[in-house]
Amino acid sequence: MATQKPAREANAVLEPQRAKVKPPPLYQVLLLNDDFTPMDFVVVVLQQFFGMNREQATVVMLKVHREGKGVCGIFPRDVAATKVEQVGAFARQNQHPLACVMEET
Ligand code: TYC
Repeated sequence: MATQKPAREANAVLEPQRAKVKPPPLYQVLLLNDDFTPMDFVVVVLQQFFGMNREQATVVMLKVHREGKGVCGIFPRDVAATKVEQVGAFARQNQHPLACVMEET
């Protein structure tokens, strides 16, 4: 025979349930500097994959060039992983060693 839950007491006061869900972690997508990838190519990557205009893309590219790395955007895990894949594939298609990585924030 199926077991039954006890019925809730009539007029019972129900405490609000504590939210058990944490917001999903976010990831920074970063470009790393190298000595070979042309600056113009990095600017195109930032425009094409990260929705930047030419001026924003140039600022980020120069930061990476001078400081070694720079943030392109912050995304949920799947979106960040897709950006890393797409940028890597595009760089390789064009024979550039450009590295794109993700880091939990
Ligand atoms: N350092 C490269 C050069 O002088 C430019 C560059 C910038 C490369 C950013 C990669 O993520 C990068 N041509």
